Amino acid sequence: MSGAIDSILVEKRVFEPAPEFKAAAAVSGMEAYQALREQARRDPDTFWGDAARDMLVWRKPFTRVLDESDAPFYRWFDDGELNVSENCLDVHLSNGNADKPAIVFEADDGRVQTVSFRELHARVCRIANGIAGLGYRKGDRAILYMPMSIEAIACMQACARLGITHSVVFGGFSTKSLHQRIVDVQASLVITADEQMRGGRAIPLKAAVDEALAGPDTGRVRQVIVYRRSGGRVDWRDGRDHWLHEIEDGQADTCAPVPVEAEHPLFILYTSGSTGKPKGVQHSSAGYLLWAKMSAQWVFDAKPDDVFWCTADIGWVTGHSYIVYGTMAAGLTQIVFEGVPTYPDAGRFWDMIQRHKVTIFYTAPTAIRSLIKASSAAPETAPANYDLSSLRLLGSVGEPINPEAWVWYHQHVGGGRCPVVDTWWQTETGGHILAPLPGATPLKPGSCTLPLPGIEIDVVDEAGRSLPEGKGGYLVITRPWPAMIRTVWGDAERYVKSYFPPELGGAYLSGDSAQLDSDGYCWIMGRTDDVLSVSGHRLGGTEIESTLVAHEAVAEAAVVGRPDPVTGEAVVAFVVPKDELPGEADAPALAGALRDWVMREVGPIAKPREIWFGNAMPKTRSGKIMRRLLRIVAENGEITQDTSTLENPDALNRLHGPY
Ligand code: 6R9
Repeated sequence: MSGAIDSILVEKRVFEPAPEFKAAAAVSGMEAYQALREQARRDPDTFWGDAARDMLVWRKPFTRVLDESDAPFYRWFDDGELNVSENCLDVHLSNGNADKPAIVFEADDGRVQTVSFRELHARVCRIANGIAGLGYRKGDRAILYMPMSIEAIACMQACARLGITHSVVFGGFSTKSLHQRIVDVQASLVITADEQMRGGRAIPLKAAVDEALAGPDTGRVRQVIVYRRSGGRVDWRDGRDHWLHEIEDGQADTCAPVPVEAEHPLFILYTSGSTGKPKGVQHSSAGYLLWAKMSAQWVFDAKPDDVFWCTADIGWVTGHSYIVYGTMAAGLTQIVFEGVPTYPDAGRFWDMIQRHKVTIFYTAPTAIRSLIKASSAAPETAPANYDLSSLRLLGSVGEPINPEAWVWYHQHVGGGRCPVVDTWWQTETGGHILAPLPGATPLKPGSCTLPLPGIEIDVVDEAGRSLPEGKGGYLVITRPWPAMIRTVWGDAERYVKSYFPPELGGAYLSGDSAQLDSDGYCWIMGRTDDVLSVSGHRLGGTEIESTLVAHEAVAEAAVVGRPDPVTGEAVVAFVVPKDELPGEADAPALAGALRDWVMREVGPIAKPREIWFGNAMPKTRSGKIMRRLLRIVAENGEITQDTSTLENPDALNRLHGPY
């Protein structure tokens, strides 16, 4: 924990909830919010215990709410048993939701397919029976590498039904990342598709799986299930590979949900850390689902008639909590979209909101910023051309939303009438942590506002001391909550080291810096580690550096983020070649080759936007690369700062780029 934290401007506008919205909301007004917070603070056991009994169906009731005896390895409801898929699907067969659409899927090419809760339940059961028929059982682990689809959601739910722990790998990640995750999670099953369709293009998935499985340490994988999405050509290994429709075929429409212990790992999701290797964030079954469902109901003020659209991919935690689990357990009708926001044009989101009469729309600031840009370049794609009157609530997630983008979203998309819930949370938190309750919390553009009831946060200095309002510091969560990360898969030591440094006295270290204002509102300032945020996706600078260094032409590399108006940050790489420094004529070709390399090894989102070359990296006297100075070069193209503390100040003068 070190590094200077810069201050940010604090926005002054305040938006109170509209009286009609407030009147109809489940949590109505600040007194109601404060009362819930107080209740949770006074008697957390009763607060969480009652919630878990009210909101979840248990196979074996729990007798103990929280076991802190082995902190920070917290255990919630740990002698209880339940099944997550039963709580997401079976419950809706008898509560009036059976024939309500669970998913309205829109493909890249505009084709729409709707499934009711009853149909989805049957589909999940057939798939689960098929998977069980291949010999998989509770305790096995499956990697899912799939496009956004009803099938992907059904496969996740089918795993949950059988007690198989899944780990979804984002379809935009490459073979190497996929291989790394298959090995780390010790998967015995991989579920994929032939190809995925994005913006009219087919991108192979099965081929990447084949390549990953040809790599070392993948011998545990016995079977590969393939969803036929595009009909594109695939290589086939008889005995190992199975079509999804074939394993489903002839299976019964029912499948008894397998009860699992509350702490049974529902999923492991990898996220970039500040060192090279991604961390497998392990989540529980009961605590995770409870909070995913509760937070979905509170923050989205979910109503039975809502049509909810979260644009995240299921490869990220947002897709897990607010597509596959929390929102499904809450019984919401959901839009699931395969494609990209700019295809066939930048009006796609607005057109879909209009056609599907979406009432709650949850997206990322990077998408909002790119659509602001697109709608000024091509005014016919602007939201004003569409009927967005069905919307009643807007949400934002993934990175700080700058006040300008917030206000544009509020006015141009929400017609000035929809609250904007800016939700701060992480893969590790499982669900929302800081977020407004739309019928209660006055909104300030750019602030994720206040902790949800049951959550206690603080902003502290290096020594763990609380900082006064207006002072930037480390954002920490001071009490355990049910959906928190349980451990780093296979690396308990890393869990403790990354999230519970001793100087914090037991608080969870988020890795973000923040400040609180005089109303206790939280303003997120950014990450405190080497994690980059590109289009809301966390990328490990170290991971990209290691990849560059693994290229035959590279001796040393440093990667930094440069602020970017659309993607939040852009990846900028500084490279010291092994051989002589390329001249201006050769540099573009080498830069191109390195970009392709990173794209192939890590994935397209990690591809450096710009590459600089030098014959040495600027280093401190203790030999650390000065990324802070490289960040300034990336931003301004030159250095005006004092560089006298460097071992080799000259290195900066000999950098050339960007390419
Ligand atoms: C849910 C998700 C987590 C990191 C987090 C922070 C940033 C997410 C934010 C936000 C400001 C918000 N972040 N939501 N920053 N305001 N509303 O995105 O999880 O992929 O693990 O990323 O994203 O930096 O630490 P994940």
